[in-house]
Amino acid sequence: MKTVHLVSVLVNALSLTIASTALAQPVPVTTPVPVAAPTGHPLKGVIVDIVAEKKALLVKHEEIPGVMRAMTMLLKVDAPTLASAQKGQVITATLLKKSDGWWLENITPLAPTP
Ligand SMILES: [Cu+2]
Repeated sequence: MKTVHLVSVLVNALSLTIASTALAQPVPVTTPVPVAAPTGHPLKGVIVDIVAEKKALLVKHEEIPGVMRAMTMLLKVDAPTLASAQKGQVITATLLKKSDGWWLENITPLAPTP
């Protein structure tokens, strides 16, 4: 039993060494993330229509687990996105819930599959 005890003492000493080595490393400076920032959900879908008068896209999107089932819905976008959006485009984007509804950001068109 003495051997076992010795081993555990050695292990403890070793982990203390590792711990103090880790503490000696410079701590990386991280920018604090604003708590109020809305969390986005990754979305994949197709632009079915561009509804300029509502500054929104009609998007048929795949299921977003824990958020919503697959459906076709209007999603608000900013002006540049509205201007560059194309019907039939397959996209990935970030779905964001804001106080005035659902928004789509970071839209990235996917190359059409042959
Ligand atoms: Cu939806």
